[in-house]
Amino acid sequence: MTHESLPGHTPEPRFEPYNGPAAGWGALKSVAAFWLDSKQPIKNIRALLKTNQHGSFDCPGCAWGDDPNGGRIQFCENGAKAVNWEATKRQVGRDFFARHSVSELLQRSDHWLEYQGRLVEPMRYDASTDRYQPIGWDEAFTLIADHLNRLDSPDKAEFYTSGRASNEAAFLYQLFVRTFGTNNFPDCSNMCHEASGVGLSQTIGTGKGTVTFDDFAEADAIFIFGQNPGTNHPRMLAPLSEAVRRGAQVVCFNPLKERGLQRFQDPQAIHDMLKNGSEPLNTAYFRPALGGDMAAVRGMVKCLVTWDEEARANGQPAVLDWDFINEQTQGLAAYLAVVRMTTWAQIESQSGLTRADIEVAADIYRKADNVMVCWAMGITQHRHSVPTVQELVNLQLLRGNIGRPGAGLCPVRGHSNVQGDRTMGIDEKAPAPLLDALEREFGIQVPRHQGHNTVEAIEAMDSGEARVFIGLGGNFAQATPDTALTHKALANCDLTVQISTKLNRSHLITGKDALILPCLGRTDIDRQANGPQAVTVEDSFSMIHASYGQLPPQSDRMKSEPAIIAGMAKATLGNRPIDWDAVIADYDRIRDWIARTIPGFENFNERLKQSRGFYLGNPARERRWQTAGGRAGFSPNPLPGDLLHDRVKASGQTPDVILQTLRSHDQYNTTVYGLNDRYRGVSGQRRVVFMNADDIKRLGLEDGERVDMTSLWEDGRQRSVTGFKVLAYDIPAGQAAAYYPETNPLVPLESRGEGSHTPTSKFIAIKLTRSAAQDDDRILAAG
Ligand SMILES: Nc1nc2c(c(=O)[nH]1)N[C@H]1C(S)=C(S)[C@@H](COP(=O)(O)OP(=O)(O)OC[C@H]3O[C@@H](n4cnc5c(=O)[nH]c(N)nc54)[C@H](O)[C@@H]3O)O[C@H]1N2
Ligand SMILES: Nc1nc2c(c(=O)[nH]1)N[C@H]1C(S)=C(S)[C@@H](COP(=O)(O)OP(=O)(O)OC[C@H]3O[C@@H](n4cnc5c(=O)[nH]c(N)nc54)[C@H](O)[C@@H]3O)O[C@H]1N2
Ligand SMILES: [Mo]
Repeated sequence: MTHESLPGHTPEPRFEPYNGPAAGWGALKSVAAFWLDSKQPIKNIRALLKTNQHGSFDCPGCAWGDDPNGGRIQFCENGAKAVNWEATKRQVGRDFFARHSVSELLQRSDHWLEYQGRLVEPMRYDASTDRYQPIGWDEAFTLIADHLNRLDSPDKAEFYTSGRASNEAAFLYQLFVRTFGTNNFPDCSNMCHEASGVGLSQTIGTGKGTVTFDDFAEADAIFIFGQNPGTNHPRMLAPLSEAVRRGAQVVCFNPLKERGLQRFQDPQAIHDMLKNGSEPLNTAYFRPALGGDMAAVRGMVKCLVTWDEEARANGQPAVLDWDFINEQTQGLAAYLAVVRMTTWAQIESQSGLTRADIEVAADIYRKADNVMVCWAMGITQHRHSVPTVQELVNLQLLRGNIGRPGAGLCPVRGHSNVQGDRTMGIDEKAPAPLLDALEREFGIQVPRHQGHNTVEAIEAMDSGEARVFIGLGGNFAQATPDTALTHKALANCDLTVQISTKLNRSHLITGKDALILPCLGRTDIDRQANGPQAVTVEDSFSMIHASYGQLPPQSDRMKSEPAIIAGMAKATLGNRPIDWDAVIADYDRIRDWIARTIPGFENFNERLKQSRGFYLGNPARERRWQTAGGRAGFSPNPLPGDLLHDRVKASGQTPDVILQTLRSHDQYNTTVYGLNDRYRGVSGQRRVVFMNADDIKRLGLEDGERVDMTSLWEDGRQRSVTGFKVLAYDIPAGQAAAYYPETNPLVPLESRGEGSHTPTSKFIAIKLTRSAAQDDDRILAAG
């Protein structure tokens, strides 16, 4: 292994198309580099083998579920990176902060910051020296309580959550915050699958996916929209390739030819690798325009409806499932009226696909008895994401593809417990039954008015309405849109508190007062008064299971997330509404409350002892529709008139291209593990923009030269990023792609999903100009 492939070192910037399969030897090599670099490779190998095993920890990576019949190895390349990244021996404590001022740290890259190691003791920012200084835990909690209790309204504080927080931490957090008196729960979900929750609740009466792991083995066709599982959910490749092997169809909609969706090699099956086998993964691949999926699916629906009419007129079996439609659904007539009004010309121009392409997709759909539809950020980060999710539901309802084996809806979640956090009440608009249950159980009155989501929290901090920001995990400063504005908003606060495992930019964008509170991660042993504690998580398939850390913590000055929350709560509220110390002694007590207040968790502690956890259930899966009419609803949404926002048009300029922001293979959201993106052929650099060769020519640019990008939005602000290297890439004309979070300065705060408020990170109208900054990659990338 070369020195260059080690994380923390900057390899030569290179770009050459990658022709190997996904996973395979490349994955093993990359994992090995991260093992060695953790500085405790043997410990971590032992830990890794326990990932997602009964009695061990849940992988801190993505929310993909475990194979119920899985063997001894239940992790993937990127899970291994996540584990080694968390379980490093490097430490960031008082010595580190004595050496580096905050202004100096601000010059470093995101990669460098997190690479420095685990945060090991609580620190407070001292503006006079521009340095973080050690602070005691009790002092830190008192400082937080003083700030919170000084506010003239609880609504002047924002309580962010990132999706790694366990169910136990999330439950305590929302209890603390609601007792304090606000529903201000901005969370990462607001930037992620919010549109899925909204779109599904309105139509099938529940905001979660209806499938479980076993459905993959029974599907005849699996449609995957706007998702890159080879990088972001690698364990999904195994059931997909099994599906292909047994003759099922895997149909992809993605403007990029993502390697993991094309060919796959199982790194855990040594014979696969020796024969250098490359399992073809997809059976059809469609490359829509950005934001074109709703139109594409509408086209498929148009085909199905027409074919159904023809078949029935000719006395042949119907194409649509009329029994299902008549017994289980409502609103078909209004929907069909909208479908009829949608012209093929509209569909073709908006989807970027031809009618012939769409007919092929519809034909595969029709011929499959059981169809699963999966999707991720390519669907949810658009202005019309809610109607697009609802169009996927419309499609599935027409052939009864919900609530039977091998069929259903599968929003593939991001963070490992993002779904569980919502279930626990991390929700700025929590359902009334949950609030009622909290009031009953704890004898408190909770606020009923809606709180702030992520973009509203930024607005409130920017205007000075919100004064305190507390982040339970995540990297708010970098994950959110409109970076300059968001940084200004955070800096405007009286107090910012970050509860974190690793150093990131959010620690450097300080309020007048600022705290770093170091917490245990998923891999760490969490020992409390009654012994080592388990926490629980909920995966994408609504399976609940326990997670036990396996490695001794790096320092005794770190606390668990539940302990930090209890500490803040006790200092702020006293022993109201519970004895906060007692609850931390044994997390079974938290679970007893969850069992009494959250539906589906009855006998939580007992059921947890079952080997692979338990299924939370999903009414829509049983065809119980918790909607107003008691049936599953068709949604009669017209296609958007124009994908370009009026505020873009009001800028008076025409965009050169539409930019989507996405993840490289070596990152976990804002955590940049390394500078390579193996499947896209990029190494040693991240400030790149993938473009179509014809567009490069049309714009008078050259492959390999550096450009500045400016987004178009009429509000008097300038939003630019500089020095991105143009890479000629196989991408549809008119589109560009570049990595997040480097491109977040381009996303206007007000460019959001209708009904979801999700920043439109996959659709940014931009102009490109030749850059004056012909900087060296190494400086730009590695800091
Ligand atoms: N290793 C790793 N794993 C992760 C993460 C990570 O950063 N690293 N992040 C986690 C999180 S929080 C999440 S939410 C998920 C994210 O998982 P993904 O949603 O797979 O993540 P993205 O990289 O944003 O990829 C979006 C994909 O959608 C495509 N796309 C973009 N716009 C469109 C469009 O308009 N239509 C269609 N059809 N496709 C489009 C892009 O080409 C890309 O392939 O992964 C989770 N897992
Ligand atoms: N432009 C653009 N913006 C996006 C997206 C996009 O595709 N494009 N994707 C959006 C999506 S889908 C998401 S989910 C958000 C992600 O937003 P966040 O969840 O806020 O961001 P992360 O990068 O996942 O957070 C990383 C930090 O979490 C901390 N951390 C890690 N593990 C733990 C833990 O166990 N406990 C605690 N307390 N802290 C921990 C570490 O300090 C690390 O630095 O970003 C969104 N932003
Ligand atoms: Mo996400």
